[in-house]
Amino acid sequence: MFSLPHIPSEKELIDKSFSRGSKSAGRVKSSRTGAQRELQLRNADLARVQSTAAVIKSDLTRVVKNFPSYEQLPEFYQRLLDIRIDKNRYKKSLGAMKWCSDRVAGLERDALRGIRTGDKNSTREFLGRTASMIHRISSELTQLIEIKQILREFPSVEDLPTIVIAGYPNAGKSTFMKNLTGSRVKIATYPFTTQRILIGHTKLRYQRYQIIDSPGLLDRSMSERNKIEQQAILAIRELADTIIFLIDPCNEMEPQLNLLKEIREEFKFKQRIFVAINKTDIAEKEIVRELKKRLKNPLEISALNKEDCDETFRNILG
Ligand SMILES: Nc1nc2c(ncn2[C@@H]2O[C@H](COP(=O)(O)OP(=O)(O)O)[C@@H](O)[C@H]2O)c(=O)[nH]1
Ligand SMILES: [Mg+2]
Repeated sequence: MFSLPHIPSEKELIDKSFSRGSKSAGRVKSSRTGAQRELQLRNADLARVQSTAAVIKSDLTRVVKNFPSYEQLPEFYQRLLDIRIDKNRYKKSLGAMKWCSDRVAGLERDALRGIRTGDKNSTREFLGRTASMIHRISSELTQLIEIKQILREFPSVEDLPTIVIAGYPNAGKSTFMKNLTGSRVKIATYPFTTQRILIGHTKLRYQRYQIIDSPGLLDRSMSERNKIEQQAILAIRELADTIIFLIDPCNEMEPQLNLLKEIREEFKFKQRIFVAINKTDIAEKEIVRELKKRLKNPLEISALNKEDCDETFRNILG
């Protein structure tokens, strides 16, 4: 979704720029005789310094120019990123690229002047200082590589009517998602399989809908929620027009009803909420009856059954 620039590691940047420098110097030093020799060595040094600096400046500038700044990210992605990393570090890391590029430009200017005035140490000093500049942004490069990975995994959100599937871990959200949208989502018999927001699509009467499978939520206060749960809350808050809340009759009832209550209170203004009792194929009749008594007209489904998922979707959209 984002086109992100290549971020070199410290080693990669040094290897690439220094070897480019050597190549350029080598091209100049072809003749080895007479009075020309001194001049050739000097020109070789100039070429080495310029090529080395050019690689570093252009690689780092490309990163700064092509990496989205925090402010450029749409609101939803900013919030999603906030959950994963400290935004100040993001800014600082991009700032460090610019800093290093400017420093190398300065070292280059000094070195070129030195070489032209016959200072024999200029080139060696330039290479040493440049390497240590790059070393100083090493952890920032690593950080950007990490941020790039995070941005890459971000779901690509479209401006479409959106339904978020929410509920307790293991309630069958991913199963519902898979059957409704055909997405290849992970489904497992253990909870917390879904670690991030997944987006699928389905159509009804020519309208495309965005369906979001969210990580499971537990019954606890917002401040206690871990980073994975925070993503589910964020998806509901920022993206959902409609929520379908699945209840697992094979799991404890009270915490799920508490969670539902909490979500209803938190999101009553913008989102419509539908409740479905899932797993009715294996649930104890007694428990389903009890749940029906406590919920207002819940849907009763088995997410394993694709027909049920499709029908739920049609019901929700009226
Ligand atoms: N019998 C039955 N099992 C289901 C149903 N829906 C989901 N499951 C099972 O419940 C487990 C958790 O499902 P999953 O979709 O990963 O739940 P999630 O954690 O809410 O995403 C899996 O073993 C599913 O096969 C259902 O309607 N009936
Ligand atoms: Mg899941």
